[in-house]
Amino acid sequence: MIVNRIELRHTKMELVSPFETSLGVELYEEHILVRVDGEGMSGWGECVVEPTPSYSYETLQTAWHILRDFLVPSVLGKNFETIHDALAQYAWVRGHRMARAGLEAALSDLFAKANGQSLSAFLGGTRKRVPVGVSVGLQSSSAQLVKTVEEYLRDGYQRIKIKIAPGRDIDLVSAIRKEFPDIQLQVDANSAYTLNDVAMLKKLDDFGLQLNEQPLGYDDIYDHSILARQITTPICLDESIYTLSDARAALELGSCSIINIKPGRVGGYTESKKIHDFCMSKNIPVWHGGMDESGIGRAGNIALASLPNFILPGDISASRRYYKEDIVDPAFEIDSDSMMPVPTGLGIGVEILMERLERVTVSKEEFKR
Ligand code: OSB
Ligand code: MG
Repeated sequence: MIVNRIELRHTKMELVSPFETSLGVELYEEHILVRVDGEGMSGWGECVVEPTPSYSYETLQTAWHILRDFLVPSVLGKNFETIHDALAQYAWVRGHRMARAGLEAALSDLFAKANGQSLSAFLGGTRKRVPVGVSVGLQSSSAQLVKTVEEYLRDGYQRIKIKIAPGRDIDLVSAIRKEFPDIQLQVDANSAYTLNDVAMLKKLDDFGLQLNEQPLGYDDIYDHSILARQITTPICLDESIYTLSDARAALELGSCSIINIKPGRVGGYTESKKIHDFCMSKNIPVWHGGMDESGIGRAGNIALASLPNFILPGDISASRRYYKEDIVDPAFEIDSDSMMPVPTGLGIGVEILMERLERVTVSKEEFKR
């Protein structure tokens, strides 16, 4: 496979409703779409960086720089037998995992298509449908949150994750539990607490939560192990797990008993699979997180989530939960039992709606051999 053309696009898509977390409020999602062309085919991937270094230190500009100046030149115009040969060309790049994952996603789509396989089959996926849930942002009040959750339950979601933040935690969780005593419920603090908040975090144990996601520091593993010994709610790590090595450390220390895998955060499907396989060998369930992707990133997420140890429902919701119109066809929808079908077509298995894509494109750059 010779990759003879690569295109980067900065895209901006308006969310159907503002998404508030302990990190701030988002009205739009701005990401970088990566397209790689070879043998008359195109592979697409989504680099899930955001404009600001809040969730991750990477930004649209750092990822663009790393892609343009290092990753793209390392693969453009070269002949590769397998995707692993291509990935080896830029394995020397440290960090910048979202940038690397964006290119790996596009290359994976291209190689899967060249092999005549779906991306799910290419990655070793085994399931035809994956369980999904929905991540609900902070709302203006407990009453509003209950209303929003009620709508998602009506849409068919069977697992609800709510964002929490200091002062906006116990009341929200208790309001939901009062109304919906039996739903699968999780919380995600995006690192908003410290060990000084143990008393409050202990109170959350009374609400039968499936897990508490990333309560402490975004780069912490040790403090989470101290917290884990004082609460009964399972801790799930998101932000702190960048690599297989982080996952091993966290599980050895007892910092978490569940891991959220996002290919963007860990640098791509290859690292995701390593973490997935390691957790599976330790009987630790994983689930697929989300970064409010467009249909392009979402298609890749679903393919990865079809691997066997993605046991808990993922943050992989229907297209309409995020955007009025998606840039792929068909748009993603969930079945009535909170499952999402895994695309079976070649590669990511969805068609890119070029006219819509052009409308959400802020800028693009092409690289050719
Ligand atoms: O912490 O999981 C997170 C979105 C952007 C950045 C971080 C997170 C999230 C979400 C939304 O929770 C997940 C989704 O539905 O895509
Ligand atoms: Mg999270």
